[in-house]
Amino acid sequence: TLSVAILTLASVSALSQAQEPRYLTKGIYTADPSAHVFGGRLYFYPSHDIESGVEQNDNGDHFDMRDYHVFSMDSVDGPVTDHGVALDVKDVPWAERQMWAPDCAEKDGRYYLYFPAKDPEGVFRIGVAVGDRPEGPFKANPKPIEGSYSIDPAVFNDGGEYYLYFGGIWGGQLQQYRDNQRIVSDRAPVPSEPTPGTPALCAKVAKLAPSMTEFAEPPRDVVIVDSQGKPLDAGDHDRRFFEAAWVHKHDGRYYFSYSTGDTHRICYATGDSPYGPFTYQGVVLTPVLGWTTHHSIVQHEGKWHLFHHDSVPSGGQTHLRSVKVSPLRHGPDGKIQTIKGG
Ligand code: FUB
Repeated sequence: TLSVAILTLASVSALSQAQEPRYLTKGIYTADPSAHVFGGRLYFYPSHDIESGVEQNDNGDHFDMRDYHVFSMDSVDGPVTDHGVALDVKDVPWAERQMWAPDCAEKDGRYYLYFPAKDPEGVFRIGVAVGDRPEGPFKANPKPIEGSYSIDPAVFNDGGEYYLYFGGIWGGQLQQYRDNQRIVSDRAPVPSEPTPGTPALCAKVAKLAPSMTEFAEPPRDVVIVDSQGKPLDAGDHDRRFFEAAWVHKHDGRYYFSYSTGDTHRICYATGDSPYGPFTYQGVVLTPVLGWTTHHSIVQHEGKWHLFHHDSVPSGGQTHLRSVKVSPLRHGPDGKIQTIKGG
């Protein structure tokens, strides 16, 4: 009986350990992790948070990052390798500052790092840098992707067709665009979010050309609808898209997940096509310590994982975040079980 009790206690403790979120980067602040499996190994591509001294404001100017590191590991429980600087803003001809959330895709043995940054006019564009290995180094193209704007690129590989999702409101500048055109002028106030009672702004999606460095088509709206099929309202801050788009596929369904920004949740919606529309389903992750929340969802060795961040290790400094990983479960009905933020 004693050995059974010891065994039971040991498995309970192993289970609770396995369910604990695990911080993955030590001695370096990281955020916005985009996780992928390349060659059987888990890689994640985060923002690299630093203290640059820029004062905090609603535009997010204090997120003043200058380079990217790539990290990898054999398994979510294994040791994490920091592969060092994979791309520095000084080596990106068109970019000036604020290297925000990146993502990476593999095609035919080449790796494409997608990243947002501000150009010298202070306008966010999305660039691409190419390398021969998942950990880089990456060489940036001289110009941003033609027709790109705003922030938070995320690439989804749907059986060899690649889709780039992007967009983020407020500091991410998405509200400055309508029909893919920038509508900012010197004579009018800077546009803000649409007013309550009108449809919310949408993330964007465009299929990538075979080159992986251009859009194959003009970006389209990623529409999220409620259970009645009605697009979410701009005033519905608990559910509307803010930033941090991510797509994964489970049991033949497309899952579009995203941050709600000022209500600090990761939510998700499901659909039958990578273009959507997506029907709102619920909350993946409740608010974490720090203003931002940003994640990715990946399957490795048969298990699903949520990569995300919070500001616990920096004592709550919102621009000094740390990446962690938590187990994620889809119920038998395909619903994602909500994870509690920290
Ligand atoms: O890391 C800078 C920005 O904060 C990201 O681009 C957003 O998604 C938010 O996490």
